[in-house]
Amino acid sequence: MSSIRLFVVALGAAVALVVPTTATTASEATLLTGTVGPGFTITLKKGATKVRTLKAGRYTIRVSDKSNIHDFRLKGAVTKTITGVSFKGTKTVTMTLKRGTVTYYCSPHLISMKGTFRVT
Ligand SMILES: [Cu+2]
Repeated sequence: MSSIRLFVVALGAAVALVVPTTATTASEATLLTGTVGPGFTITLKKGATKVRTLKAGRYTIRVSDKSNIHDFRLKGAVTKTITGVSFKGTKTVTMTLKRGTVTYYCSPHLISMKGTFRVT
């Protein structure tokens, strides 16, 4: 009887060890790619498709900033500066996107260089 009880306790401990590993896999981030410049354009895509709606969760956003006159920022449900104006190159951030509306934009050219998506 006591050996069966010990087995059950050991099994419980094994399950407890497995659960956090599973949780990590489930929260794996989805890749989005942002591009700003070299002209007066800004985009955010998932694969080849422009982002319009996303499910709330973890995302890795890789931004190619191809100009030193533009930046790449997020505002709305999340506020974040991913690349600065003088920066030229690639930066990658991983973040949690919560429900709401997010605008990605270039701050010196906010009127023309922006896009919006919804997180549901
Ligand atoms: Cu700009």
